[in-house]
Amino acid sequence: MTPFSAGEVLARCDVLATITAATDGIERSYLTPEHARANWTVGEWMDEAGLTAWQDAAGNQRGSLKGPSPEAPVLILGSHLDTVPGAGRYDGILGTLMAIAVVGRLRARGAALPFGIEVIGFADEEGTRFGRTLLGSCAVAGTWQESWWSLRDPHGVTLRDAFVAFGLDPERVGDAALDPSRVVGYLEAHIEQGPLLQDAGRALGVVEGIMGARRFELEMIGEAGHAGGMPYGRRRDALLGASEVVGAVEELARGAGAIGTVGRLRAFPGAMNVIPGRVEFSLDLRAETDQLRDQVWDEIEETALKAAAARNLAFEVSELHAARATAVAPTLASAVEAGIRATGDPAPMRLMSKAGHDAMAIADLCDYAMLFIRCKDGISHHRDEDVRADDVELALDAFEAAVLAVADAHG
Ligand code: HGY
Ligand code: MN
Ligand code: MN
Repeated sequence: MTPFSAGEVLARCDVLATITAATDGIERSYLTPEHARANWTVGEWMDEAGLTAWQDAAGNQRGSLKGPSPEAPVLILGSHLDTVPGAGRYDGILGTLMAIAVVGRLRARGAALPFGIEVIGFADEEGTRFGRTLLGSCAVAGTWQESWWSLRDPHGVTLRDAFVAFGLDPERVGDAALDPSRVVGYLEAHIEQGPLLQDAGRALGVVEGIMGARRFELEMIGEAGHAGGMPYGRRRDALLGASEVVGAVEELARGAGAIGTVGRLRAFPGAMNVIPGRVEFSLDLRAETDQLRDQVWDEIEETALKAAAARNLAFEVSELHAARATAVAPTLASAVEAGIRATGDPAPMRLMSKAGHDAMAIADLCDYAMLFIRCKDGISHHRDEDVRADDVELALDAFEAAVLAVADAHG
């Protein structure tokens, strides 16, 4: 396999796909044995590419390439190594492995850069285990919150205990943070996770910004009862109340040009012949502006309160995550655009990211830009996620050229 080629990057995605806690799609969440194995494997590849690899104080896998002087700033390249349950093999992974390959290419061509490079495989972007997303990138951005230590996973393990079990020291999480005055910016390559590039017949695109998101855990509380004996007029069926909200999420978000998804719903006690007394369900809400996102949430909440009142239920809300909409930095986005142009596309497509990325958290540290790569039929967060090898080859060329364009602008 040619070093630093698309073929090698894709073969490495296949290797990481075997590091999984489940067999039905990939599952690799934060502070698990799979996380440790993935970091170790990626660390070996970082070393091979000439980076000095280490695992940071938050469990992110990092590799650094020295700059021309000890005072030289760093350009960060990366994406994430964790996955949702039932994941494919490219979301986050491809961008991390491309970053390593691009460093290998730059070294092979003897590029003299005016900055060092730090490649980061972020440890928790998806938030699968503790509900709060972007933990790895928040640690690097220096925005880790003390309140997160008491977050619990579905088995009741706190984030603090999971940190210790993984061999990390909660008191040292601040060591993962980078000093903003020493950072040039952040570039991330990622599959699009939507169909727009494919529909437009494009392999690559320049990201304009990332939608703002909020995530909630919602609860409808009524009263369990006998599925036969209890007359309709006396029921307090929590699932019927929650169902009204699920329908309203689509209607209100769609009508306003936002996107809302209820991805998880559990009815208790969960028996065929018992009226559901309590329902827990999630809400993921996104929009191009925070104002629109918040307005749609207000409407959903109002609808839920009305549905609850009509059925004599209680409605409870716990907000797990809020990320503001962010825009890319024009100079870095121009470098990504120049990178794509260098591959023969004279007018690269620009598109908004509807998916969240580590770049949203890193935006609190420094400027960012992103390169999107076409994925098959827009499928992502699914085991059938797929990319074309020739697109990845173009993406590597474009990403390498983008780093050189940042170097030109910086120099
Ligand atoms: O959910 C997201 O947008 C991202 O893939 N974590
Ligand atoms: Mn994802
Ligand atoms: Mn991702």
